Amino acid sequence: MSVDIKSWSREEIRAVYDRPLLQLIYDAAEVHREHNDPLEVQVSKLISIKTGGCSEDCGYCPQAARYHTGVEAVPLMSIDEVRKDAEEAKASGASRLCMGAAWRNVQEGKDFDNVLEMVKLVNGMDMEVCCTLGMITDDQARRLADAGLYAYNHNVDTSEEYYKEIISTRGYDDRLKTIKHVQKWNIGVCSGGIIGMGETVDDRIGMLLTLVNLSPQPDSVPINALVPVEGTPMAENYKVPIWDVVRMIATARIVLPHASVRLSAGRLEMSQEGQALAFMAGANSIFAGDKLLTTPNPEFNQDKELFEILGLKPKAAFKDGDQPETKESYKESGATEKPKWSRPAHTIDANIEASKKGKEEAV
Ligand code: SAM
Ligand code: DTB
Ligand code: SF4
Repeated sequence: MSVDIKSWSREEIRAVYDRPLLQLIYDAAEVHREHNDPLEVQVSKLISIKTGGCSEDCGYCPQAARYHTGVEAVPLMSIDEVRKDAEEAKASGASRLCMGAAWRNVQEGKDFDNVLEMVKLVNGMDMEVCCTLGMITDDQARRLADAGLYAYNHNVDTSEEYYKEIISTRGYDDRLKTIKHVQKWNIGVCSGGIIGMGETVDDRIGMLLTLVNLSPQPDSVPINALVPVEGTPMAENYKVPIWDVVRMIATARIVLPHASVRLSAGRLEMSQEGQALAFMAGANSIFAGDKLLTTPNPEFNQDKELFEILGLKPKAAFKDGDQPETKESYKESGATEKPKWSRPAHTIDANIEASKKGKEEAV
């Protein structure tokens, strides 16, 4: 299906973001109704298939080994454990299972082979399967697609300019490269970011501009409110006001009218009324269940109650795209060369300090 895509300049997106809040919510709600059923919300369940011990220095992340956040490193889950979690998630009304791994990038070998089996398994259970495994090569994207992957989550997180202030171990271009690999094999792209990391409004606009300029545009756009975690460089960050969350959701809805806009991390800190405003402003997806990857999230029953109050209903699987077929070729690796990812030559004081502090406390 071809859809009309409007192009947006940075200034135009900023003008949308700066509209009077109630006008912005009204405008976003109108756009939402033109393109989507405003009472339907896509429900995803996140599971952490490989937790902690990550070599990266993402300043927001509790899973970076260097920050000593108390998150224990746990190796890859078994396929049976994934089956059990997927069954539970499906029974609770989730249509998508998103499997997250605390990896910088995917390495060829037994773990990746098992992830491919997990993808095949969950696709066979008629759920939409999403993975977020860090950077992947073209051939790894092909094998994930062949196994039956429906979507790949790879956030750009913020603007290109601010990215250098939060992560020193990889560059923005690495992120875009992986997204290209995902697009090439027709896997749905899920990409968004985080607000509350100390970014400016212009950084938020820069992030939306990056997403708007992806071709094709992302199918889902997660908007996370930072969950500040003890031990990370962002542990003391101010809580992002709900008004900023709603403004960001509404702007994303207007500039990316066809995407699922996901009200993602941070919902535990949001009131029912705040979340209702976000749904009004065009959010139409959530992560449900009492845990995100390592931090808490509202329980299924709390969301069930909220959906009842607001008259929302969970969206069925594969309403926006066909279920992928699993092709046996997912087993054949065509990888011939080692991937090259950048190792940027800059440092970030806050990240170094947090990492040093963790080490001192550990002594
Ligand atoms: N390692 C993979 C990667 O970085 O792409 C996948 C897992 S990573 C935890 C997925 C995303 O979670 C990040 O890109 C970030 O947007 C989000 N995230 C991580 N920690 C967060 C936090 N404390 N608050 C909000 N979002 C967070
Ligand atoms: C996304 O944008 N948010 C999710 C998912 N994609 C992988 C992750 C949120 C993680 C919050 C911190 C944690 O639980 O570790
Ligand atoms: Fe590792 Fe991903 Fe966390 Fe960065 S966001 S530290 S890559 S798990």
